[in-house]
Amino acid sequence: MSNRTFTMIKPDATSKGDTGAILDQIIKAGFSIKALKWIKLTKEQAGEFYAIHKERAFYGELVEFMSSGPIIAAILEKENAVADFRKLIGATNPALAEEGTIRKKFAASIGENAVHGSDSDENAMIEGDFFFSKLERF
Ligand code: FUP
Repeated sequence: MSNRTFTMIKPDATSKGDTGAILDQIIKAGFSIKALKWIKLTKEQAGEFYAIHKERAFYGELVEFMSSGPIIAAILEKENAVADFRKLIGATNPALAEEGTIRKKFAASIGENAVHGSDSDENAMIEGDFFFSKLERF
């Protein structure tokens, strides 16, 4: 089991000024930050990151949204990081997310859902590598 996951605080949350509160909740839940950057993706970069969803009906909107404003990208460490972080953020659709989860508190819709969390150890590694060089993480 890996003890790392990858997250993004998405453009809806950064534009509403929720970045600090979300990072605070992540840190207080026991995750430590191993890499972090504030970055605005181009459409091409967002499209590449979400290439796995290329055939889905929502892909165009997702790429548009994820390149619409700045995001925070970060690598997080904690025992059982992937599963624990998915629990902390809640269901993809905030209407179905448990009380107290980040998406329940900060997200407005399934498309604009405030945060990303990797769904497996393998994807956590791939996604972290997409954003960070060796020099930018520890
Ligand atoms: P999650 O792993 O919870 O981030 O969710 P998915 O990998 O299934 O989806 C990735 C992103 O695609 C979501 F964060 C938002 C977007 N999406 C939609 O816009 N509509 C959908 O029906 C499902 C996902």
